[in-house]
Amino acid sequence: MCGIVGIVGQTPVAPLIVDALKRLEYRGYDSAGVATVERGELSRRRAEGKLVNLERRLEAEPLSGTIGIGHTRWATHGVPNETNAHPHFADEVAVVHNGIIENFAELREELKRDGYVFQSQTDTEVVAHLISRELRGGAEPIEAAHNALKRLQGAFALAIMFKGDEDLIIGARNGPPLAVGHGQGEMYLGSDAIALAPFTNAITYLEDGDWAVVRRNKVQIFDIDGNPVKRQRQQSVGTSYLVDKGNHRHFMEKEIHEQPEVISHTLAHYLDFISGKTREMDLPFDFAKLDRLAISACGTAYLAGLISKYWFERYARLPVDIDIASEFRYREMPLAKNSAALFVSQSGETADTLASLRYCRSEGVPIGAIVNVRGSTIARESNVTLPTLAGPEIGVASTKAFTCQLSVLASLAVRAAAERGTIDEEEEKRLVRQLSEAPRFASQVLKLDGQIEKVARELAKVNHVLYLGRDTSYPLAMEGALKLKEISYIHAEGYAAGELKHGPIALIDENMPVIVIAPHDRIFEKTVSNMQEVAARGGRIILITDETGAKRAGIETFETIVLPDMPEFIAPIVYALPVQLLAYYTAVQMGTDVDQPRNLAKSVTVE
Ligand code: HGA
Repeated sequence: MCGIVGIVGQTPVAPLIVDALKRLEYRGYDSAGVATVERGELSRRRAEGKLVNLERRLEAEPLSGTIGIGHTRWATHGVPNETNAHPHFADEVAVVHNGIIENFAELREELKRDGYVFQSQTDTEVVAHLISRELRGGAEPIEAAHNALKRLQGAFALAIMFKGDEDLIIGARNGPPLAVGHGQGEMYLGSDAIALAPFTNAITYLEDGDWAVVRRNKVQIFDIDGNPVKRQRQQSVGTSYLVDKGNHRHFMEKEIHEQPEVISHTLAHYLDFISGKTREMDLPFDFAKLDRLAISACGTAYLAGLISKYWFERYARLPVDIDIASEFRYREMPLAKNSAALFVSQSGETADTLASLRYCRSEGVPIGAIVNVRGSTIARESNVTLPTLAGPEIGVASTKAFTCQLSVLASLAVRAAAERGTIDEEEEKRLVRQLSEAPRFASQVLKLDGQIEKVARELAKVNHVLYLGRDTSYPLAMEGALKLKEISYIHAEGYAAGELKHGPIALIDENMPVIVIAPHDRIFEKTVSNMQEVAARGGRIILITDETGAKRAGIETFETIVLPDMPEFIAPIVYALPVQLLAYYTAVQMGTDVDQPRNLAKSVTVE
């Protein structure tokens, strides 16, 4: 979260920084700010809220400096107001920061004792004062920054600029990502390569512990002890265009509708539809020799992993340990000798997922990363990257990345089953053919939008919603609840339908909508029994099922959304769409900020 940018340029840099920040706004939008050095002096403009507010400020009061740093914030320390917006200043220093300085309280006390006065509530401001104290003690800017960095604990990416020096930005990375962009007589720093794509595609990613001295014509990178280090320069694959909404009202709507196409791109990357086999994946492990598979992720990606547990165990007879990454990272789980680990993250920068990955790596477990951003840290630190081909996902609530994650995981499950001999060639062909049908079913389901919008108008009137499902529809029920919470702010819970009687049934009355996700699968009848329990207590059932399920349910529902009959293997991929549409239309009805819901950010680079 939080996006940072730095430019040592030739022309006024503020508009360029704002352009780069637009590409980083997915990382946070609590506030934004830019600082430049003009005639030796530090100047800044900051604004609470989205970037557009900063743009307005800059129109009214432009900045003319040719060197600058910028920030878009997702607040961790201090409320999201202008005072807490970055860049933070000490007399001679300006700082932007992504991450958390864990020892900030102790440093703050120490600096206060030395007479430093703090303007903000942020952890970041201690960095500016620490450097300032070094400068006052006689250190040169580079030495001052290096000395200050040595005092910091926690996770940070920083860009630091100095009064009186129009050819120096210092970048530092310890955790969240930071890339150096190489231009012609201009240099750049950015949280990711996409931010820098309009300026350059020659990129050097800093590694943890690195800090860089960035000048117009030269970049030097050092480790924390001050030794020069060499880091490879790469051609980034970041797209230089700013993705637009096309004819859609929101990015989320556009991304939901892109799913038939991106699911098919993703599946085609892993499956050969002609031979009916999975493609070679260069995996760093042999599925046939694995005793267990560990999967770890956060949020929606975690729920994709949870669905895949059913697939790996059912088709490949491979036991899966699936964990929320923020729990896994501290759990010190003993990993089986013949195990492998998969990490799932749209951005490839999720801090908890990355920490879990590093734990597994330190235990010598081979690692695969399922990510949407190929050059991301999680991708780079894995033995193999298994990309989702979803394209840039801008809406903060994940939609197409989720179904593409499912597509990769389903392909892997088929691969695992084939390698472990738990399915024969015919069965492999059958499963691959079933997957190849998912995009077609997804297109058909999108045509149900009118009916789903009508249901959403009812949901928008309530305060609580319960989602139920069994088997792979259980994680999907949780995903439905998560999506609804995220963008409509309506409280929702996703439960395994069989758990209903162990607690949540107490919530059911005539005001409680219960969304039941129930394709006609192996346990459909069991889910019907749970629906009967809801109906008997007056609950309003919204049933998402297929043609056969609709005929056999034999129960009066408030509304039944009928999907085509389809193989149960692919149902979670296709059923994700009505679940997403329901949340989307409810949020539109509520008038919330669908693409940038409050308090959230797209790429979660803090714990
Ligand atoms: N701690 C800083 C930066 C927050 C951040 O990186 N969020 O992802 C602040 O609260 O401003």
